[in-house]
Amino acid sequence: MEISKEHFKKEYSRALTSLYASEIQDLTPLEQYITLGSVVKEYASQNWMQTKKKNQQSQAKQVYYFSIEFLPGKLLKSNLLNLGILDTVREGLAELGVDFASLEAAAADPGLGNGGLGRLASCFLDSMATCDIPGNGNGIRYRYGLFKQKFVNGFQVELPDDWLRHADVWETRRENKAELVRFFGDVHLEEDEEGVIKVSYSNTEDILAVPYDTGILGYENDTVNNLRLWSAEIPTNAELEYYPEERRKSIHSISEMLYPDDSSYDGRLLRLKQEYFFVSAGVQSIIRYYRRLGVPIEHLAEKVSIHINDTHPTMCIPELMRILLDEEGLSWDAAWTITMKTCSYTNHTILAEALEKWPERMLSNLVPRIYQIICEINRRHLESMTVLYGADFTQRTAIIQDGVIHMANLAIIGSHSVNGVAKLHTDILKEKALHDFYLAYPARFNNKTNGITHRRWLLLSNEGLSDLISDYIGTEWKKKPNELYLLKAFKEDTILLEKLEQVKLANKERFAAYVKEEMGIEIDPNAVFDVQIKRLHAYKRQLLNVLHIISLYLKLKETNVEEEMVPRVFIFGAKAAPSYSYAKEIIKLINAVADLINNDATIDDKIKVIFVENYGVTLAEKIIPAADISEQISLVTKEASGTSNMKLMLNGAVTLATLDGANVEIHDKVGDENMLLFGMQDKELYHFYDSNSYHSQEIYDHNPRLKRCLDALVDGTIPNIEAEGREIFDSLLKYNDEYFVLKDYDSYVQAQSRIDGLYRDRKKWNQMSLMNIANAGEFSSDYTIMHYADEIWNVNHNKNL
Ligand code: 26Q
Repeated sequence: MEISKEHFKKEYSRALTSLYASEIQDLTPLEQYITLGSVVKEYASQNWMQTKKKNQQSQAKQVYYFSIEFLPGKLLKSNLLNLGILDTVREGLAELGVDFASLEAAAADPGLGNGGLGRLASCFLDSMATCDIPGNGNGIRYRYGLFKQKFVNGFQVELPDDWLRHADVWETRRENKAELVRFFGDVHLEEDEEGVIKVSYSNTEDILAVPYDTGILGYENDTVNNLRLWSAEIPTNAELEYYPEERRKSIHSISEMLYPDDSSYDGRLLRLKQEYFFVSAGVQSIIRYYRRLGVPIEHLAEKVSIHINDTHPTMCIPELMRILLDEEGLSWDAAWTITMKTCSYTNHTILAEALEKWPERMLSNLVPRIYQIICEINRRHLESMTVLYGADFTQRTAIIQDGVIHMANLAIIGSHSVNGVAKLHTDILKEKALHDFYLAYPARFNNKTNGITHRRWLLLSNEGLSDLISDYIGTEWKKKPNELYLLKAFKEDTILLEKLEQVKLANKERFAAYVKEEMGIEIDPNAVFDVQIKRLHAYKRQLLNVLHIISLYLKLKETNVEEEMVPRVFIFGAKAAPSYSYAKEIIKLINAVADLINNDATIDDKIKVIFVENYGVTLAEKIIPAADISEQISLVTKEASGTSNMKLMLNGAVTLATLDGANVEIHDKVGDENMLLFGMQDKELYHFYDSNSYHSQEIYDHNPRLKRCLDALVDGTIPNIEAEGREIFDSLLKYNDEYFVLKDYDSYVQAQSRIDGLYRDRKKWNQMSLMNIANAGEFSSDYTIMHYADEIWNVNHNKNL
């Protein structure tokens, strides 16, 4: 949009007066942020209206991305960037004596997700808007987001994330678009005179789902899509119905908080309620919109795509069936064909403990009509499959097995597309995890390697690097990120390479200042910044990282090799699920190691360990531009894709990795010269599994360096970790090291030891960094989303691949 600085200043001042009746200097940064937000929201609202109108008139096909998590990050700067007025506004504010950064800092970061899956959903919304895809997010407006993490004596402590305390400037409450969601009660099926089944209910508990909409702006294209988050409220239309306190609480609890576990199935009723709540509200609102278009219901799949992000929204399938059967009066076969054509599903994990399974009794009680429909889907599935494949094979693909409902099986059976999130992950789905389904429905399976929006993860968070890139290859890459490959031509350009080094240094200085301010620890910007930022989980092997740190420390203490070592700052950011005690023990260990090393004067600042509190989107934006090394060290086959690997690469970090998840694609792009690979590969791991021949104790017995390092966990070398040290030690030896940390240890240490030499050759290092940036454009979620649009949703997009 076009707007002059002067005009903006006037509007900003006017808004200040109207909201607070105060002068600029009397307002807090938060109040100023709220003011600025309301002005920016108004700027976007014309486009929001236009986009809606245009889609309605053209009856364009709509995508609905159902996700129980979204992690949008702060929206002020990204909205300004997308509107094309970031500089105007920043300069205008500066002239008014207002510091933009302090306003931005005052905003809350909506933590409505745990990690990768939620952030991916938000990257996808960003890319759909930018690619002019009529895309809608559908989720839950949690009153409390993911807990705020604090460290007390090195232990993780969880505090509530009260992100709505000061209201959210971007959302719009739409009470007139509320939907009723039915829980519990009895279902009555009655045949009328014409033999049509009529469904009625009694004794249900109805909940009002009120939508809050947030505009999702496309990049400089005037498109504004919608993220719709549902809030659970007490129905207002019930005739003076009395709601005892107990009932009111139970209703509000549905959208009260996000479940803080990202890796293990939790069979609690409230979680199931959350799932049906946002699914039912979302699907009902889709059908309501569709009816207004006046297109016959038989054509639904031509106008609507419903995407199921992991199994959490799987009840979209029976919910859509319910509406088509009970409300639209379609036959089963007609309804089923439409449902399958409309729905598609993404799998994000093969970890057995994360697969959703619900007790049959829980569904039959909570959502009886949905349960009936699932039973019928299952019955027909078994009937048609048994003829083709026999009873044993069919039974393995059943939705209901031994009183348990397998959500992934339902999602696969009811969708026309099933995708994994990186090449290796999709291959594992086809060949192992979902092999039976792959044999039955090979055409449904496809890969869509994840992506990240380069707008948030480069343009916004690393302005220095963005400007440098544009100085050399122009600005086309901002709209066509693949053009970053043009940087390859400058591989021998020493001036560019030096500038690249300076940009990185400036980012490291900025992050060092943050660390000094927040933690009171001094770190040297000339050290190698070695970064591992992701949820804490055993399979991600933060433990391998810290064992290497302990080894380095012991080496420095025991020998005198300090002179040769390039100083290193190890940076961690990670939250552990509150119930995941092993992960919390690892947090405690890292903090204890940090304490020991950071305060040991004999180490002479050769090593520093920084574990930032409360890692999330906002912190990621500060850390990633400052990273030299990207740690992607999961046990091979366990990390479905990873996305921090892509963000770090895009910002010029060199990846230290196993050949897992999307690291495979990164390696395909940059080659051995620009990446540090180590560790077992999938075949080797399968061999260990098949032959049962892994014995961690043998490695311990034959590797004195590793032994010394593990003993440090239990012999008092590291203070204050008595119980934790012992638990971790036992997990590695007594319980045979489930994640093969000891097996990969040597190869990891060896890869680590190559870094100093590479880094000391500044030109070489800068070239590696440049090659990573140059090859990262392919991982823009714009491309990922265009593949979804073409190959899964069959919806138009407005960008050339
Ligand atoms: C399920 C049931 C009950 C409570 C919580 C959950 C739950 C919530 C979140 C289960 C899983 C998640 C999140 C999983 C996740 O983030 N997976 C990551 O998805 C990324 C995007 O595809 C991948 O890059 C990562 O590899 C994968 O770990």
